[in-house]
Amino acid sequence: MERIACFILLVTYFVVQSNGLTEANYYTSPMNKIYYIEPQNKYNWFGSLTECTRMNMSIITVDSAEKTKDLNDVINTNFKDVEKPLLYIGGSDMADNGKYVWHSTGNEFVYTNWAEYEPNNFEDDEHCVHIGLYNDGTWNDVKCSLKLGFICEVNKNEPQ
Ligand SMILES: [Ca+2]
Ligand SMILES: [Ca+2]
Repeated sequence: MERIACFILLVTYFVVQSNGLTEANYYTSPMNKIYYIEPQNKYNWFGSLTECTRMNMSIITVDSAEKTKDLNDVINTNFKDVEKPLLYIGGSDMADNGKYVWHSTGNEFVYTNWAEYEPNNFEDDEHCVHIGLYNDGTWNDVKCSLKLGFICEVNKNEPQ
């Protein structure tokens, strides 16, 4: 029986590994939310969406100051002594430049946390939002094809 359990554990481990997902990337926040943070610069914004969906999660919506604080707490605690990772969040103005929308809710931005002089829509080609460039967790718009890390959260529509 123990052998079977061991085997199942191993298989699970390899399945998780082959998905490219890492258990260690899950974090529980002070607000008791579960975030998945991929710190490596491996995914463009659309790839990030796909990865979150594959985990039955959503790319994170940061629509309040409380959520910003919660997320900053997780990042500052867990990436304390390393360079802050560059992480996509779920905002984009791809459909209509200048009109930013949260992917998981479809809602237009009301609360924002842009860094100074952002969003600058550099070269008329920045339509996706990320954090990590500035230490205070403020936002920057970048080209959506840029490969960064990302943050997912448990789907909003699911009971938590
Ligand atoms: Ca833009
Ligand atoms: Ca920018």
